Order: sequence, then structure tokens, then C-alpha cells
Amino acid sequence: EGVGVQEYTCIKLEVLDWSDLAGQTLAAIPALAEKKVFLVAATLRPETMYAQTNCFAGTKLEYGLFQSANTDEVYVVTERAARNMAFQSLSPAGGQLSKLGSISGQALIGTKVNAPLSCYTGGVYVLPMDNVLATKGTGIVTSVPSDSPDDYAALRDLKKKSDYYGIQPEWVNGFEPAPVISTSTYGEMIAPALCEQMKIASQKDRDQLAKAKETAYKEGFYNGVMGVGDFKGQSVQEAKPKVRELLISQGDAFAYAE
Ligand code: A2H
Repeated sequence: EGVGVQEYTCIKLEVLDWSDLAGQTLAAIPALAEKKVFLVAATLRPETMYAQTNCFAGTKLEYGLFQSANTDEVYVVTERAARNMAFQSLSPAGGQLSKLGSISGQALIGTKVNAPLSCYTGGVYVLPMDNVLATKGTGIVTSVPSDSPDDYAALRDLKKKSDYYGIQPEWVNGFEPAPVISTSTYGEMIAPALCEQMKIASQKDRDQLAKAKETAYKEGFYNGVMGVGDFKGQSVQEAKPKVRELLISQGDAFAYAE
């Protein structure tokens, strides 16, 4: 952990269809029925949201359903994140929040959510990832396999071994990495290119993935150009704050720091 503050963008992924298990768990909370519920993912790369293919939760993590103080919306995040949000006036949960219930990460798997700006406009699925930390962000990670080596490696594992991971093939089939940013060295699929070049076999290859993540992040930030979306043709450095503002102004995101 560094001493600096990370300025995240929290992306609001509206629940379209609960998984069977989540549906059963949440039937006991009648207050949820009329409310919009969002899985909230913390990202440092808002400019990549055009290429979201899925969302990740940690199967061993516990999540709370928190009613926002300032809106009628409900957010699914870890207890720790909810507490942090309550201290941040910019967050919709700022000031106070009430906990309506809780749900395990395992139960969230297979839930269909809307990913704002994503080219997959019909919704994307919540999938398991080994390496979701309880101590960072909201415990929900939105997945951009074109630009994040961690996301690419995890999604590829799920596609190869859907039985082993207990997921249905239709939750991953057809959700391919989509181009969003290009760099002169790595083209428009930097994460798959690095995973190939560095012979990263799976999401368990932690050391190599850490190196790939560092390279992808720097390359994208300093040399990346937007290939799609509202700021197509602009550099990533230029577009990053603009996409963030766009998402926030549309009500699809909010600022969060920790
Ligand atoms: B990033 P930092 Cl395209 N556990 O978003 C594990 N990883 C988490 C997490 C958690 N609890 N919460 C957030 N993250 C991920 C996009 C992205 C991200 C791209 C490329 C790189 C990248 C799409 N996933 O992160 O330790 C989130 O994934 C690499 C730095 O605070 C978040 O941004 O620096 C990033 O890690 C925050 O990591």
C-alpha cells in the first residue's frame, strides 16, 4: 500500500436479472422490490468502459446492499467500501446509508447487469475471479479484457473451464475482448498481446500478471489513443477525465477515493 490517494471512478452496473441464487436470497428483503439495484465497480481506467465484457466478484467475499442517502438507489459493495463512501460527500451514499441486507459473492455469479458505455449493450454477466481483494475498492471489478491482463487471463480461464468454475457457457460465449485503445507497439489488444508474449497461462500466474499490468497501464496512459466512443482519436490522457465526467453526468458513475 502506498501513501497516496487513489482516485477511483465507481461505475454503476444496474442489475437486469438476478442469478437464481441471488433471487432466492433477496426474496427475503421486500424493500428491494421497487428499487434500482447496482453493483458498483471501482476503476482507474474509466476510458476503457466501452469494452467491458463482464463484471467480477469474489466468491469468498461478502457484500452488503446499501440504500443511498441521497437517491432511491441501492448499491452492492463490501461493508468496508460502504463505510468509506459514507465519509465522502461526493458519493451518493455520502452522509449516511442504510444496510438492507447482505449477499455472498458466490450468489452474485450469473447475475446480468448493464455495463454503461459498453459495446455489449444487452448486458453482461457477473463472473468469479480468484484475485478480487476485499481490501481494495468496492470488491466488484468491471472487466475489460482488451486492456487489463488480469481481466483477460481470468476471462480466458472461465471460457476454457466453465464447468470447473461452475459457470454457464452462455455467460462467457460471445463476450470477446473488444477494441477500445490502440498503441503503436501493441495494437488494439494490449492485454491479450502481453499475455501471449509473456506466456501467461492463467490467472494464477500472479508475478507475470503484475508485470504485464504495469506495462499495459503505462503504455495505455502515455501512448494510447482512443479508437472508439465519444472521444475517438484523442489521446488516453486527454480522454480519461472526459469519459469520467461523461459517466458521472449521465448518472452512471461517481467519484470515490481511498
Ligand atoms: B481497473 P490499484 Cl482496463 N481486487 O479497472 C482486485 N482488483 C481490483 C479491485 C479489487 N478489490 N478493485 C479494483 N480492481 C482493479 C479497469 C482496468 C483496471 C484496466 C486496466 C488496468 C486496471 C478494468 N478492470 O487496473 O491497485 C480495477 O481494474 C490496473 C491498475 O488501486 C482497478 O482499475 O491500482 C484497479 O484494479 C485498481 O488497482
